[in-house]
Parts: sequence; structure tokens; C-alpha cells
Amino acid sequence: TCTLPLVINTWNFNNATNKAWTVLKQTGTTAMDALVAGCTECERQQCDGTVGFGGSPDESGETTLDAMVMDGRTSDVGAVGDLRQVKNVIGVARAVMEFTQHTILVGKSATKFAVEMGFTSESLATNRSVGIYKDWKNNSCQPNYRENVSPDPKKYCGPYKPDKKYFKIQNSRRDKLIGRKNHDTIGMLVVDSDHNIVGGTSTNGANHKVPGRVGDSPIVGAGAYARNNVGGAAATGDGDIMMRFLPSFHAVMLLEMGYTVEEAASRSLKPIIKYYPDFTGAVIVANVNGSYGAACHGLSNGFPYSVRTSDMKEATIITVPCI
Ligand code: SD4
Repeated sequence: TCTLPLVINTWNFNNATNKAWTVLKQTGTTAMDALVAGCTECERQQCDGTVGFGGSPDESGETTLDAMVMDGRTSDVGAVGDLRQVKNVIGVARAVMEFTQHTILVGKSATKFAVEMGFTSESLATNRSVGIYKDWKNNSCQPNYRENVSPDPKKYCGPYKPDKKYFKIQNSRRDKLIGRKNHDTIGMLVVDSDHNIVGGTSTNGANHKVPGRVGDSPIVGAGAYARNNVGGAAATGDGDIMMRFLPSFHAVMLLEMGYTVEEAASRSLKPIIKYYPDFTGAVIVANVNGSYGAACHGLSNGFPYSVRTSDMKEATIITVPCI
């Protein structure tokens, strides 16, 4: 258990952790301010190319964004999926929470809402995202989400042609084709000195997704979950699989039942592993007293996450081996 406050987030995104920490330490700020500032930093810096603009182009070459925020004090949530042409997706998620009675907005209508709320509409494409898209289109050895799986990656190597026959290829397992580089997300938990907890996520989802695809990150209980007096969790990995099991909600329920943070993290992945033994993903867990931990599956080098507490001068990366 650390001395509160606590900032913890997925992967080695120390800049996001430190940004959240700095905001949390200013007077008059809340845990939500810190969380949104930390994740916004990642969006700006395009952490790992998988958060923010210019990453994970879909089948048509467009980058779309997913994010959510949850306030453990009130259970208020704001989320946005398949957001187009707005960079600060976690800011839009917060606006959904604070300025509407809804929980999730999607697609072009979410863009319209964002613009009405004062966010700038601009292209999310970069030379990098255009390059990823062109490489894939011309020589599609990457996962093709229409194929619903090829056990043999070579079989469907490009050039990519959208074709109705792709819908007919069934009964094999797509997730074998999805490597870590195709999937990262910032998921963050902040616990303030009064034991209030907030959670959130921000991502550009999965490379070459079918347009309209929304991942786990903006889904409450899948991407993140937070409950005061208990704790919170946030997930990263193959969202198409993970969202079927609500791992973040599951982990928080396990905390409530009395499991430790480590146990809650690993147990929340168990049902996923049972049905999808090849799935890749991880979950971070914290309780409101400052204990934290993580678990992962399918990452050969383990799962790095970043944490900062009052006992640390800087954000620190901790790597857990996978179960
Ligand atoms: C998604 N879960 O959209 C996200 C991607 C991710 O680590 O977290 N990858 O499926």
C-alpha cells in the first residue's frame, strides 16, 4: 500500500503519469482533472502510436478514437466511440459526462457534439497513418477483421480486396493474428488523498478495423471501472475479445469481495483465457487505500505499467510477468 495520492496507467507511458501527478498536486484540482490531463498528454504525444491521432487507420484509412471516463464517487460516466476528426477524445468523453445525461456518443454525431462543445474538427491522418494504411492495402499480411480469422497469415496476404467472400470464412481464430503492436491503450486510475477514485481510457483502437468498429475502451466495465470505497481497474489488449467479459468491472467486484489487487487482476482475466487461450491483454487494478497491481496474458515480455505515488520522485515503470 502506498501513501496516497496514486496515479497508475497501462504501459510505459510515464509522461502521462507525471502529467496527471503534476495536475493532481495543483490546488483546486480534482482526480478527474488529473486523469483527463494525463490521458490528453498521451493523445498529444501519440503514445506508442496507439493513442491519439495518426494511428490505427481503419480499412478506409481513417483514424477513429475511443475513450471513457468514470467518477467512482458518483458512478457518472462519459464515453465516446468511433470519434472522427477530433483529437482530444478523452476531453470529449468528459464533456459527455458533464454536459449531457447520456453515457456514450458515437461516430459522426459524436463529432458534431464535440464541435458544439468547442473542440476543433481536424484531420487525424498523418504521414505515418497513411503509410500504415497503404502498406496494408497493398500487401495485406496484417489481420483483416472481415476474415473472422485466418490461422494461416500467409493465406490472406494482399493485395487487399474487400470482397463478400471474406464474410464467409468462418470457424477459425482471428486473435492469433493480432500482435501487441496492433493494440495499446492508455487506461488510467487516479486515487486522490481523500480516497476518491476515477478511471478512464483513450485509444485509437485496432489497425485495419472495419469502419464503425468500437473497442472495449469506451465500454463501461470493459475499458475501465471505478467505485469509491472499493477501487478501480482499466484494461488494454484485444478489445473485441475483452469486452465480452467486462474485465474491469469483474476486477472491481473481486476487490469488493475481498480479493487483493493482484488476485483481482489475475482472476478477472481467467474467464477470458478459458474461452480465448490465445488472447493478448492486461488489466491494472488499484484499491482506494493505495494498493495497486496488474496482470497480463499473452505478452512474452510481460506487461509494463507506470505508477507514481507520494513515495516516488518520478513515474516508475513496473513490469509484471503474464499468467
Ligand atoms: C481496442 N483495447 O480498441 C483496445 C486496444 C488496446 O492494447 O488496448 N490495445 O481493442
